[in-house]
Amino acid sequence: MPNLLTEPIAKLRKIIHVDMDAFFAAVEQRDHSELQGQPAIVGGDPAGRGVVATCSYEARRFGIHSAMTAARARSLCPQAIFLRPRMEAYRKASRQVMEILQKYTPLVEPLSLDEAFLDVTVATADGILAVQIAREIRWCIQQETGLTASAGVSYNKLLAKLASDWRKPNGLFVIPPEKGLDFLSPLPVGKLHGVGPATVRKLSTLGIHTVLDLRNAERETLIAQFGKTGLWFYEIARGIDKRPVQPSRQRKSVGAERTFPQNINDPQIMLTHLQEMASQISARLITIGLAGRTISIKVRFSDFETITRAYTHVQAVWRKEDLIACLPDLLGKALPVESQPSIRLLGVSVSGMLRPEESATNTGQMDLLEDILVKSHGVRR
Ligand code: TTP
Ligand code: MG
Ligand code: MG
Repeated sequence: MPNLLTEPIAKLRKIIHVDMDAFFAAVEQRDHSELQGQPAIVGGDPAGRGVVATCSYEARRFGIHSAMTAARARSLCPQAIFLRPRMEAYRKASRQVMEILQKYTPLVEPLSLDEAFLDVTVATADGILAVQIAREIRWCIQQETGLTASAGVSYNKLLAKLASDWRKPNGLFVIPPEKGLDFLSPLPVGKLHGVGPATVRKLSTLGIHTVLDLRNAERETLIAQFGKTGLWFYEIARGIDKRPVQPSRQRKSVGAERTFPQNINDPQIMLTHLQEMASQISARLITIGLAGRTISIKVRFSDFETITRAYTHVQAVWRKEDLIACLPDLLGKALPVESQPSIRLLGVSVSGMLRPEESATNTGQMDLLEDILVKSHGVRR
């Protein structure tokens, strides 16, 4: 079979993805021996409108999964034990895990409390195999935290993440470069990074169900249907994912800006652009689990003069509505009163960041925790 991989062999990277098994539930089972071997569910109140954050593998046999309502989980498994999240315990275990990972390379990118990518290309240059590192990591995690992790090893993030999921729980799976395409081919497209339920439906109307179908689709068709994302689909269908592993840094702000092909004069149109950017930022904040107190807009006039106007909330915000609310006022303050504005660039950003747990004592912030717990992860199964 011809090698369709276009990532040149010389540039092949070695990526490991580590993901803890049933993380919150596993911490609970570790700390409460009576929960071991039991269907344990961590999340909200089954008597109220709570949702399942996660559950033990014993509970998964009953069809329970993350983001399901707790009430539904209880009806599927009445004997299940429901527990409220103890974020401090999960954060502690997470810190221990991330410290272990840091011993192998500084190129560690945490994705959430329970998972991270590592780029071990350099670490393996002296002949040690990436799979050996993955084995050792799993062993160390078990020794130090009493919890199990699954790991995937491959040549990019996309495949490493699919690989860690493949032998869950407590598994290790390697997808070497020559197996990448065969591994991908039969997978339903929904397994791919960035392909959510709506996209799955749209692809299915085009007769695309598996990754092989996606690979057989014309590049132009995908771009016509999905724009830039179509190009991403085209590449990942071929096992190409060039995203680097980005070590964590403290994020100071989350923002978006747009330069317009033609200057804009109509404040209403400006506002619409600002609102669109604010909703993208809101989605991004939810994904990365941050909220911020300060909303700023940036306005660049046709003569390149650039000004910013900011509003600082008492509490950190992240919801679209909250980000959008202050935009008309900020724009009003940025535009000249006497002359017609002509604008070439607009931007919105949120700063003064807080982690949700840091602000969880503020009323309303628990909702963010809930938003993040549910939305950021999507529903994988
Ligand atoms: P995951 O790694 O997605 O799930 P998991 O570790 O519970 O189980 P798996 O063995 O399949 O990896 O998420 C990590 C933690 O994040 C999970 O323990 C609880 C939390 N979480 C939520 O709060 N809501 C969600 O919708 C998901 C998916 C996870
Ligand atoms: Mg996990
Ligand atoms: Mg995870």
